[in-house]
Amino acid sequence: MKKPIKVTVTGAAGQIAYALLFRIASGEMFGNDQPIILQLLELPVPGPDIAAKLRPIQMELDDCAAPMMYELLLDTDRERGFGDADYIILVGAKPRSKGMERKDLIVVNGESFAEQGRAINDYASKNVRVLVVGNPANTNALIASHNAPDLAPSQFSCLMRLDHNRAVSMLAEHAKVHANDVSRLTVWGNHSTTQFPDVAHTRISGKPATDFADKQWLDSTFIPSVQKRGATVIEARGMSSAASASNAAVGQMHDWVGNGGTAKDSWTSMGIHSAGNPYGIDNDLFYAFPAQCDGSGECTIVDGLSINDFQREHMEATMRELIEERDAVKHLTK
Ligand code: NAX
Repeated sequence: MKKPIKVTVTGAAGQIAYALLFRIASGEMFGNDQPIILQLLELPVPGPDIAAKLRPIQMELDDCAAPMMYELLLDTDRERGFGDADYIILVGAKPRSKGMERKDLIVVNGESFAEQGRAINDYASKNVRVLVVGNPANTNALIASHNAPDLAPSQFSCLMRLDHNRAVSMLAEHAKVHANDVSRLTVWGNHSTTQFPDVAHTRISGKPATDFADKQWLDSTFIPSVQKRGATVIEARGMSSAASASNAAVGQMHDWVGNGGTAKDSWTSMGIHSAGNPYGIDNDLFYAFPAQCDGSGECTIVDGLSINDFQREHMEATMRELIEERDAVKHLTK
């Protein structure tokens, strides 16, 4: 039997976690021969049982007799919850409350991600890989990474895979092909409405995507629909995406660290630290790039893609938004 790995998930009583934890426990994320010690972290609640929020999920996980879950720990303490973690998925974040501006949310969550970054630095495995899901995911990843000075920024990533999957699916539907036939699509930038879904290098069954979709549809329907898909789901469901977000986290971690890897002739969109990127993006952001992963924790930005003025304009607009977010929390990234 392989040595068990420790996997920590924050926000473990929330709705994304409800769609995520069972897939981790079943072996979908790290492989069905990889035993897991699952460490669930939540905010404490008043009363004698401060981890009470986690009891129902504990019962249901127990009731799965899940093949890859060897131990289940519930905690509200970061030292124990992140202790020796090999992989961490930071899902927990505060939602925007009534009257709160996006800017205020960035600061409120930023403080928590600075504390989490420090705790990860001090208590997790020095080889840890961290996926940030909680919003604003890109800037939270930047803050957490800045507050973990003993870890490399490349050990952090933020979830852009949901945006990538949404774009692949919409393009496939328009082209009347299966999503599996779409490759080399990129969503650049921020997990927000400024993100840039880009099909300039995309292939559909080996042919240019532009053979299947004209510029008018791409510019006026595809790009805004992908950008606003999160809001469209909220409107229809009354809540934000949970199953598709969880599915994206499973896919991203599987490719990055779960022996999955990216197909050699394609790539995924991944929010990674921008230092040294070949596309002229500011060097200290978590920005989504076309990336290839080897399945064992390494990933590289796909180099050499030609960028025209239209692409450049969109890539810079989403970069500017990330710079503004970074400016709003500069006290947390020193
Ligand atoms: P929920 O409100 O259902 O659950 C969040 C849970 O996190 C709560 O139980 C809360 O007590 C807990 N929590 C908050 N701060 C915490 C902390 N510092 N440590 C531990 N636990 C903490 O939200 P859910 O729908 O699960 O969404 C979670 C986050 O994912 C939100 O910030 C949401 O905006 C974000 N999303 C990110 C996506 C992405 O693609 N990057 C897509 C889906 C989603 O919108």
